[in-house]
Amino acid sequence: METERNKGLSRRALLGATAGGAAIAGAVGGRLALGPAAIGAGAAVAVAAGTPAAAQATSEFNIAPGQLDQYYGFWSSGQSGEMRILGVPSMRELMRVPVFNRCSATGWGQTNESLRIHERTMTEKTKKHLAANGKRIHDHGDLHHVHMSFTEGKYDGRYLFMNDKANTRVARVRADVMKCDAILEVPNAKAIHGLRPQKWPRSNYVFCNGEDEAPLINDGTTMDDVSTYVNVFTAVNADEWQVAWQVLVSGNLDNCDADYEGKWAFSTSYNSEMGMTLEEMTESEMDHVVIFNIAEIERAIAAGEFEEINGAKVLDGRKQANSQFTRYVPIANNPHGCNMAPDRKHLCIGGKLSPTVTVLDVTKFDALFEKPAEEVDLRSCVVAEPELGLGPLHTAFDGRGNAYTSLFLDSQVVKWNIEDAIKAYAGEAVDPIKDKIDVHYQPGHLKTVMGETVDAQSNWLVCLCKFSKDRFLNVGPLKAENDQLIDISGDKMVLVHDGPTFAEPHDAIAVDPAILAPVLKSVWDRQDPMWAETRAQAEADGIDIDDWCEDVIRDPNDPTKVRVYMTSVAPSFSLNSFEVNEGDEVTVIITNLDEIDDLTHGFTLGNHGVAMEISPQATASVTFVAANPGVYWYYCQWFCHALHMEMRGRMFVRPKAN
Ligand code: RUQ
Ligand code: CUA
Ligand code: CA
Repeated sequence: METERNKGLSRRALLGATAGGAAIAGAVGGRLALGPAAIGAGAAVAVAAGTPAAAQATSEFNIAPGQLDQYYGFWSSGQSGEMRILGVPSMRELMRVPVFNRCSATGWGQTNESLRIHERTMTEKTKKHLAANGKRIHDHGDLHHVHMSFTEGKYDGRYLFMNDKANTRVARVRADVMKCDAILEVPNAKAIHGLRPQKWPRSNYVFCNGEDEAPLINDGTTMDDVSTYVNVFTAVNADEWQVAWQVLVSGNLDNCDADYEGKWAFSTSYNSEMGMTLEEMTESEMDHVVIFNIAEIERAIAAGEFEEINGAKVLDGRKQANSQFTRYVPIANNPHGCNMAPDRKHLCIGGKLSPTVTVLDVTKFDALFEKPAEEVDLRSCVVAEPELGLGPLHTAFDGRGNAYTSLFLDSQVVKWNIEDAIKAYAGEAVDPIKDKIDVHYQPGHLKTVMGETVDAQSNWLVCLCKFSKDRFLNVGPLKAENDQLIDISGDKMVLVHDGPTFAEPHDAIAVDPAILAPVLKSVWDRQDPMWAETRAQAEADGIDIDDWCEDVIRDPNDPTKVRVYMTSVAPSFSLNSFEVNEGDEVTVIITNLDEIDDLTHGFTLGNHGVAMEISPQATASVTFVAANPGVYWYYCQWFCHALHMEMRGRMFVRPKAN
């Protein structure tokens, strides 16, 4: 696929490569003078600087105005709490999809439709906390990882799944409309960090790592008795979006992945020590990777061998339980990344504090469960452990058997060959390292196109860097982050693009548009479940929201509640004005009757902090209390027509008669 794509583009590819190459040569030169000395990247800089970059770049990256990108990139945004869609390779930002954050433009976190999604699975504790703080929802999150749903090892264009480390939540975005349709607050666990969908046979589960340890019954009985602390691995039912089961583990959990047979999930742990301080967390020489035995867990759940805790079915997979649910493979201290290769066989664990990546052969995992844990050689599944450089975090893969590992401390990406690493581990005199390239400082995640599926491509690598100092114009003490695009189509990696981004380009995937084309909508379906409750309310009020409406309904059971139904057709709302009473709880429900592609309207109510998006054929609603008598204008905040400014109307709030 990749070669076919590139074939027809040779002239532009060549032009692009030449221009890009020249720019790179300059940038690398500048960087040598400015950067590495401070950072300590040192020796390997010369390798990249000495590469005739212009001659190497073979993939097209310069997307002209009006030209479409080769791939969709789905980006997590870290502490911004949203998902972003970028074009790859242009790195143009196409869309922001609010998930855990409050969005000013779309009203996410304020519309009734989004609040229902937020509140559906909130725990009692969170409700209590929010109420005590005068809030309804957490309107921020720390979104680290975005992954698409799989069918038989390939992206299937159904959903995107993501985590919120800050508030222990996971969310699902529907790939047909690119809107979040489900959020789940995971009980028992703390700080969901690593998240991966099951790859085979399909994503029935989304695996979620709890990173922070806490007492299982966290009721304030103790802080000091660490023996009561646990950590929790959670499988979420991806279709029903509720917890399928949980497994208690020893140590904490960092990143995770799943195999291509549906047999295993695995997680790294940097705190096997169960330490509470930095010193304690780095005390041991070895930490571990936990292997979860899916069939054995499912058997025990079906047999009722679980304990139900806060509504979740919980099994004990801790070391002392000697169960068949887990095995703990020793790995050098404080590992981080956990990446399954598209060869369906090899799992790569980033050493972080160790300069190595440990390669496990997942076909050797069965043997680890044949006897009790203490009777097996738990490291017998290790088939390679190449020494790659300082601070190896995450590993990405191409379709040619190569791996690309980010080196946080060296500020480099190292390209190495998995089979060669295995040969070297077995004693053969081969060097698995094929190339190294300087990237902008402190790289974290890096991704190839569909490299976490069996469709791994060998053209682009995106490297997400944590620091961009001296790379862009200074914008004050808070600097841009940097997404770098690297051409991996040749023997040598070539840096072809810098893309500044706002906090934080944490992780990303790239997906072939052919996977999304059959499902992606341009206009909403009127029967969409997103506003099913709103529709039910309208039906109860005797209103047909699929048709022109201009109705103000006072709730027969609660006369302080008013529902205002209107429609929008460019450039007007069906209601020029409506009236309510001081103190009324007002719900404005709007259906956008326009059917034209890209004709989104909005509703903003002046001085009320109210705004929402209504895309073609959508219904959206928002509720507020009209506290102050007077005249208030509402207007459409989405530019929709030559008379967009005139798309406005008035709310009149009558003073209380007393
Ligand atoms: S983890 S930089 Cu939150 Cu994705 Cu490795
Ligand atoms: Cu409708 Cu602007
Ligand atoms: Ca440790």
